[in-house]
Amino acid sequence: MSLLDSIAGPRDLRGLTEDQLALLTSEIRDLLVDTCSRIGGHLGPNLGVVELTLAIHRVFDSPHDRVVFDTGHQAYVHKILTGRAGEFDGLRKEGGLSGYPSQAESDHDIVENSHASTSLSYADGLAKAYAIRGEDRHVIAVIGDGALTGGMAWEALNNIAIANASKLVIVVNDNGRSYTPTVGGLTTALTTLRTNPRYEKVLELVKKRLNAVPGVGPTAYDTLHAMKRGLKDALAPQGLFEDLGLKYVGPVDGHDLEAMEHALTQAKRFGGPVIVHALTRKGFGYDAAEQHEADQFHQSGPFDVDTGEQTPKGRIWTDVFADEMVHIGTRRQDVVGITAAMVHPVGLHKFQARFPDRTFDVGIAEQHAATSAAGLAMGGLHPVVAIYATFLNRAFDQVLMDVALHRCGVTFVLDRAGVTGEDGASHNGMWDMSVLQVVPGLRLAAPRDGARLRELLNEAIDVDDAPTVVRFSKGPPPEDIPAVGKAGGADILARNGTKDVLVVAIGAMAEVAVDVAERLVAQGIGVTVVDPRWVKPVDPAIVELAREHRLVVSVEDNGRIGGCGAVLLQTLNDAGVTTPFRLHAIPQEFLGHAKRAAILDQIGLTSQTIARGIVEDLVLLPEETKDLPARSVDVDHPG
Ligand SMILES: Cc1ncc(C[n+]2csc(CCOP(=O)(O)OP(=O)(O)O)c2C)c(N)n1
Repeated sequence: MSLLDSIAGPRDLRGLTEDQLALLTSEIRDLLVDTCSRIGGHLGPNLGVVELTLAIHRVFDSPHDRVVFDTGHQAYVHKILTGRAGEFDGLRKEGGLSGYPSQAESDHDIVENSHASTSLSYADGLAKAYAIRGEDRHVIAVIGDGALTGGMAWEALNNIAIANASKLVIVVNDNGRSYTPTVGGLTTALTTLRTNPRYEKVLELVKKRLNAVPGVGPTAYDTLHAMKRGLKDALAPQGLFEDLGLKYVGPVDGHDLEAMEHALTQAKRFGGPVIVHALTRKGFGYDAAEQHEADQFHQSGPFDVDTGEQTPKGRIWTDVFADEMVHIGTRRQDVVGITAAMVHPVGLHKFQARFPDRTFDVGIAEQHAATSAAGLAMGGLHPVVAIYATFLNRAFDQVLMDVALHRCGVTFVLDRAGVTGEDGASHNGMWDMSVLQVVPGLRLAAPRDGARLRELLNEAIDVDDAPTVVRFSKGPPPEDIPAVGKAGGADILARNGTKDVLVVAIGAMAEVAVDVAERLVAQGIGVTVVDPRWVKPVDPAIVELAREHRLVVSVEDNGRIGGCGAVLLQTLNDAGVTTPFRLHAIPQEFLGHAKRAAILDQIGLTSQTIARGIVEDLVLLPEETKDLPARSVDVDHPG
């Protein structure tokens, strides 16, 4: 039996000896490495917070005290220490543990969304609520230096600084990295400290002094604080937090359990908002992760434990974008790339290597990315903002008012659109084609394959008086699907027999639609499959095609409310086209985590389900459907 087996919850951590604690940290690391090597996951961030999380759970009393993890990708250790080590084999699998905190899993989890930079706002609210209700509870927010580059974090700090009654401890987990090294003025200030050769010596000194201070309450804290201010100022511009009026403890070696516990105890005793600045190393304790240049196993796929070799992913949509951006960058000197702390995941790394001066990593700051892009466009450049589809939600108002209202030629490239799967509800890119529908003048393209991605990206970048969007999915694109004809700007992908069914195939769903057509043709049903390419605005040619068929079916991997199908239906109605309509899309729900294919199957976005539905519909349709009023033959899918 391992020591870990005896840990049913944080209280079991209290009586452990120093040796047992050391053993526990290595057992935790073994479990992390072993699990992620088979399943994949956020290994690097979690290896870096083993001692930090252990210290939090020894000093505070979760779930009475509340621990909020920013982003939540670094909460595996927290899960292990709160009674879930035995379930770790099911991590990120359907029916198993979520890769993020989950209220359904444990009372120790409270905040589960994994969009970054929110923890301090949640914590601010929680701590104020406990103060007003007279509950003696601490709130601990763990935030990385990456998440700290997000504007919301600073809005929260500005408020926390004056919330004197809040028992709030902010643990800044400073490993110098987001995926790649964190960039920006804040980071430069933090890095100056970390890379100072005198830092190790000072850490020792700080530790000794900390141990010498009995530290009960604000008076002792102030003594300590004054001492620290002197030390810090000698080292680096650390006034950052203090200028905001926030109490600051640190820097602390985040891998020194004793030092961490001491700092947290000091912060706890102070009773008001305090920042504990912990320096950690991403991937700590597993060489292959620590040495991994691109992202220190920030989010690895399966890998070989001995060599650290990750299983190759094959060529994905992102790679097609990455290569095309280099071609475009060579052809067009005015094209610049913007990433929000995800240069490799969104495929801007090749462009960055070639055109470093034309690439901007703005930190986890999607809002800033959008408005800054508007400024770049106003200044005569054409920015390409490459982000994951789900994170565009953050910048909706900026897209609407700052980019579209000003008719700026900015191209947004949305990767990981549609169902993404294992990362759960917050990572599915199922919102973009709905929220963007309401933006006047914005044009949206959904390429069906690699060839169309290249083509549409070029077309998008040629638009200089309106925002354009190119969105594509996770994973490998299908083999290129050639067009057999054109209808306006749209591609006809299949045209067989009589005009019974028009399948409007959006983006990656084209592959499914072509398969649907084959199934229907085999049953003697006439089908036309059309890929609009540009889904916003609706191409008038699609309206005419719809008028000529007996049934229109739209298929998209976006939420069913307000998406492409919904807008097409509305457009047909406006045009007086009365052809019955069936809309296939993602149910407007927060989907649980599972493999992408399994989710698509559950929600009926498969050729088999769609083809069966069409056959059933056609049977029910009256012989002559053209005179019927426009209506939606709308069914809810299971799941
Ligand atoms: C709004 C938003 N944008 C982008 C991401 C993608 N993302 C997840 S973790 C991460 C880096 C986080 O860095 P940091 O907070 O320093 O944590 P670390 O992984 O280094 O521990 C990014 C960019 C996100 N989760 N939310």
